[in-house]
Amino acid sequence: MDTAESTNENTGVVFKKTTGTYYVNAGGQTITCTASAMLRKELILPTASRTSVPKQRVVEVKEVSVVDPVAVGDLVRFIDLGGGAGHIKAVLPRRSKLTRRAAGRKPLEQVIVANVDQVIPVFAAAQPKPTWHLLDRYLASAEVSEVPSVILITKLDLVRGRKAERELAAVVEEYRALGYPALLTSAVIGAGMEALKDTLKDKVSVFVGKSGVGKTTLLNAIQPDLGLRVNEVNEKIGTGRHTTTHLEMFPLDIGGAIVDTPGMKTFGLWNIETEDLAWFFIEMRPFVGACKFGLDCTHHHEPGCAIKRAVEDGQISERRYASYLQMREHMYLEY
Ligand SMILES: Nc1nc2c(ncn2[C@@H]2O[C@H](COP(=O)(O)OP(=O)(O)O)[C@@H](O)[C@H]2O)c(=O)[nH]1
Ligand SMILES: [Mg+2]
Ligand SMILES: [Zn+2]
Repeated sequence: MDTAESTNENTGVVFKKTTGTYYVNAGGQTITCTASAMLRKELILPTASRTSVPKQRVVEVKEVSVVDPVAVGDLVRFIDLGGGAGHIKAVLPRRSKLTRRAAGRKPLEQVIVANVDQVIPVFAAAQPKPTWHLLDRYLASAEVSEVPSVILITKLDLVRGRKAERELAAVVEEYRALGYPALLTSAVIGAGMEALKDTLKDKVSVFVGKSGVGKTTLLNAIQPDLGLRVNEVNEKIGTGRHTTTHLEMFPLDIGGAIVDTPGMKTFGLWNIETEDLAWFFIEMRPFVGACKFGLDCTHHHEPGCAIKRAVEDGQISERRYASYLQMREHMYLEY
């Protein structure tokens, strides 16, 4: 490139952002960037639904726009303004993105993070009690994005009694049987940390999970020099206070990077049509299309439903099926 304009154009990765400000890593240097108004306009465009779902369908999205055109993890082209400042001109094509429907009534896509290799839903074994339906939402979302998931259970040290242990083990086994790897850890007793490091090594991962489940504590345990602030949990109600207020990507000494997300209490699904939801429950996939009413079956009340039959036969768990029905009912609601 030899035009005058391109001489000060660079590329870098957005590793952190606050409202209107993007922190870009360009060759180890931090450039504090704004984004051009043009870019904002350009990216607020209708998008088509994914094409690899069983039925191709273009979503009615005339009004759809993104909350922010630039996401953490994005590779961007920017103009170097000197003095550590820059101006983002373009977002380069994403190889993956994890999105959710933004809170509020208007259908807005919020890209949580771009260019990730894996999503890691984090749940505490106790305090707060795990909500498996939320895990199913994270997993379905990752399936939509075609990003692999690794389930991470932490605070193992807080599991009290045989019954609680057995219940947790049963759920973990269920997910493993579906093909989702699951890690069991405790930052307090240092359990499962090597397996976690192996999982994170050389990959870009994103932690998703409610506030207080122990995400930041795990990061600090993996790499103490990050010195991230940990939530103080309110013992009485078992919920954590919101401490991580922005998204940030941290490079790991072992290779790779991790994005710690602020606690996400809500997780509205994005880019899934109700009719296609079963496709994103991986154990239901083989039965999609095999119902008496074919692709029109909602798998709720119809006779000759292949998925309901599979539930009766024990091929699909009743818990996951119930989760499917609940999600189907509340697709676009915040959870
Ligand atoms: N007992 C126990 N407490 C933990 C563990 N990990 C984190 N905590 C506590 O859980 C609370 C929330 O942790 P934090 O890492 O801030 O959660 P985050 O909001 O998901 O980032 C803090 O009080 C931590 O000390 C663990 O493995 N065992
Ligand atoms: Mg945190
Ligand atoms: Zn059916």
